[in-house]
Amino acid sequence: MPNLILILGDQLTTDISALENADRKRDRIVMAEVHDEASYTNHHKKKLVLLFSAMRHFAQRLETEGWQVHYQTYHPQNDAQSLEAVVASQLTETGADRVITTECGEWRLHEQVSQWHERLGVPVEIRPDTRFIASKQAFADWAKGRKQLRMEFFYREMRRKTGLLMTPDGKPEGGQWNFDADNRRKWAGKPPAPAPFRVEPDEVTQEVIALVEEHFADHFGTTEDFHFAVTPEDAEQALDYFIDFALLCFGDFQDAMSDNEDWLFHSILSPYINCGLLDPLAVCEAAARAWYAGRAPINAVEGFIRQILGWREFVRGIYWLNMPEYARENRLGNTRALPWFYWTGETKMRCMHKALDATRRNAYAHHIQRLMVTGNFALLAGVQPEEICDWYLAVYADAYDWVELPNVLGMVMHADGGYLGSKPYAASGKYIQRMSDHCSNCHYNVNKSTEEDACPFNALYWHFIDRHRDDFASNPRMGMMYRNWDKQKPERREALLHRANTLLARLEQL
Ligand code: FAD
Ligand code: DLZ
Repeated sequence: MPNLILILGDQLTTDISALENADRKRDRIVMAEVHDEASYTNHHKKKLVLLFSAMRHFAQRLETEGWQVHYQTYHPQNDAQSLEAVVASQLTETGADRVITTECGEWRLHEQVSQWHERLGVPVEIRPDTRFIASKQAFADWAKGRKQLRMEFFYREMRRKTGLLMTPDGKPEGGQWNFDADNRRKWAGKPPAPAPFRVEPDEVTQEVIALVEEHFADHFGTTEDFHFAVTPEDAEQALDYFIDFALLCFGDFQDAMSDNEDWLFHSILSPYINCGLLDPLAVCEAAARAWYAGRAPINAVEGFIRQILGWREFVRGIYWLNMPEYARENRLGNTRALPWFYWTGETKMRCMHKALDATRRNAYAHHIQRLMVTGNFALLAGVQPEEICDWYLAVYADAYDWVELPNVLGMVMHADGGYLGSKPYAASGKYIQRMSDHCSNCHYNVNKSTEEDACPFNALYWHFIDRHRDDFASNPRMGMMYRNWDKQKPERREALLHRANTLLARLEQL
């Protein structure tokens, strides 16, 4: 009897555990573009193009390599609109008596697949996803007994385990674990940032673009200027391009933002790593090789590796350790609706407009835009975690619940009470001014706080500090903020709170 092997849209590698010991002649691989996965959130059009095209290319490769593949292309009138329905119909068609798959990345789908053996009446073998560098169990073992989970300590453990950037006698290369302090330069146009790596859409991708335009016209974003890689070979080239042209400056300008550059020196590899086109450990190893070869400085290479070996693995561990309760956390008690300009980009705040507009065009914004601009604003304005999480899940090509949720709910919104991060990343307009040139082109004045044309981030920041005194005053990392706030004259504090309340009452007009 054949096995049915289900491969999901973010599992696009022949190293996927579901394929281990499979028999090309006997077994059937199932892949399907389905309404339920394409519509559980308002996925950016470019994310849909990326995944459908990468899935089609992957299925073609499997067939060329002699596998039997059932591939369902998307059509709104397909009989099977869910993965379960596709698998059910394939079980009937093939007479297979077993389903094999690799555990999926999102709790939502994981819950469904876990019930399939009952619903479909056949054994469903769910294998671990070995593409992560730390298994779920290894993370749980590390976390056990710790009151607080801090990425930095997990990361050091991961460096030791993998030997990445470690000397033969077990010390961190460069004499330090972390070079973050060197990675905060503002970028003033020099050195020029490389253009993003481009792959021109082939026939398959063009077909998918037409499909997305026809059937997903109401989804967020645009398909225009689609240039993502959709095969492992092209994704590998994107990695080489990053190492050749951007890694050198990645560290220095990691936190910089620019009015004129969408991508700066970032790698733009997350969409590929997350859907299986690139292996995270291999990406880290490639960066480490660049350092040993003297092609990039330690602050860049360590900073880059920390994002993948540290943050990426850490947030995935947190997600699986705490779901599904984690998604319901709202420890700051936020109730405000997400302002509509998150979807339109129409706001006079220049930094917000730039981040939102890049998001709409590219299905991409870099980390500091996500954290310190759109995230920071949602935190200061007290947006409901669920609403802002839904937004982040929809708008980026790399967005999946397992990585988006801890970043948004934990890192940005501090809705988990400090479980993921020791302090909220709340900041006034001064931070944005220090790290970017947005403020010089803004309708608002970053040097003002209470006037009609004052930068909204300024008063909202102090409102946040004031309204969350009970949550943060005893946090040693926040003490200075409270001392600064308390030092201000009462009439100044009153004017700031008044201005913030006025802003909160007309958020949509900002
Ligand atoms: P680079 O800056 O070049 O970094 C290299 C790699 O490190 C990335 O490709 C990514 O794989 C990894 N990485 C960096 N930071 C993180 C992080 N905090 N968590 C996990 N991986 C990280 N990343 C996603 O992959 N999907 C998301 O849905 C997502 N949502 C986010 C939401 C918010 C509010 C924030 C603050 C961050 C989010 N991130 C998410 C993390 C990070 O912003 C993106 O991974 C990064 O911007 C992707 O661009 P890049 O590949 O150019 O990254
Ligand atoms: C994200 C996504 C989309 C948009 N479409 C599909 C699809 O049609 N078929 C599929 O197998 N997978 C898709 N995916 C990825 C799944 O939603 C993904 O496997 C889960 O989000 C778990 O990470």
